[in-house]
Amino acid sequence: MTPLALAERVLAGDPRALARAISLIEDESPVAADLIRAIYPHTGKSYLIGVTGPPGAGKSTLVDKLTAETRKHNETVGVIAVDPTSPFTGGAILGDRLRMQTHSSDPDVFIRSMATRGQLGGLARATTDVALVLDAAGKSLVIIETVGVGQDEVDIVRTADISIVILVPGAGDEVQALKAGIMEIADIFVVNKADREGADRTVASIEAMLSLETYGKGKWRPPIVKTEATTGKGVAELVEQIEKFRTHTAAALGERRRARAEFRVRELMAHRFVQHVERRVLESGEFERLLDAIAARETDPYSVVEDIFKRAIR
Ligand SMILES: Nc1nc2c(ncn2[C@@H]2O[C@H](COP(=O)(O)OP(=O)(O)OP(=O)(O)O)[C@@H](O)[C@H]2O)c(=O)[nH]1
Ligand SMILES: [Mg+2]
Repeated sequence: MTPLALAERVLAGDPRALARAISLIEDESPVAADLIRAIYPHTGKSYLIGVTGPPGAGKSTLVDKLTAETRKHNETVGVIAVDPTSPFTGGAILGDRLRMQTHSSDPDVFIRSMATRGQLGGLARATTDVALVLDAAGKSLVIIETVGVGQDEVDIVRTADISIVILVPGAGDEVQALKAGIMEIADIFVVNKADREGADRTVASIEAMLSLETYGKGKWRPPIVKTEATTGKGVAELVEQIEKFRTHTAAALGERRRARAEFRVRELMAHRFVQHVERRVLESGEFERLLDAIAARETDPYSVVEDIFKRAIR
């Protein structure tokens, strides 16, 4: 199938075409770039929700419930569960499939797990493109679940239209540890597993952290929502808060999307440049030899990069 024919079918919302398009993106096929070009003018209609938090916080369970709740409001939903093939979570894909089976017979819900590629920014690139595909296919909401451990994952969520950070009770130290990484990207905090001991303490510690900031008039202060993803308790309130945020930031949405575009273009530029260097500038085995030379202190990283750069732009 030509990229244009595939684009047509994606735009028509054909689930098989979606699956095909996503595979092409995952494989970093050159066809994927043509596909994105073809669908891009038709995108920008869906609302992109990023959900992140530590491994096992209940993100998938919550996303499943969030999907069910928003379906009641007649939203159509695309879910991308980014599965880090990192030591943190093993075999989560199977778990995600099981957890999200609830919607398997609903044609207005499309769920896909994606595995991390070891490559520089590969994950962010693929995830953004898959979100575009779901957008083009007419999903009114696109939810991206990532584990808030790596910069890539954080970047994906940071550039969503709304970022939801999920924490769990008994994670006092974790709140500290995660502070630098994901705390400041939260538009909404969720304390999941609220059925567990210590949920109020977790709320209090987030509250304490928020109180260090001054929120001027009209500035959004991230609310904290307690949920029990397993039972669905608190999920309706979460949807309410999402709606509130959406209304509150409607005017700034363009700016946020511009930031997303910037992140994306910078990322693609870097990728393209590195690819060019690897394919057209460096001779076979040269990179390894250069690394050896650096290790032997015969040269240094700056000189190496300067030399490669000069050769690349010649
Ligand atoms: N007690 C309790 N358990 C929960 C709750 N929400 C999720 N869980 C359980 O927590 C475990 C992890 O849930 P997941 O939804 O897979 O968590 P996750 O954050 O998606 O996990 P990864 O994607 O592997 O990082 C599962 O056994 C869930 O049943 C909750 O509100 N209360
Ligand atoms: Mg998960």
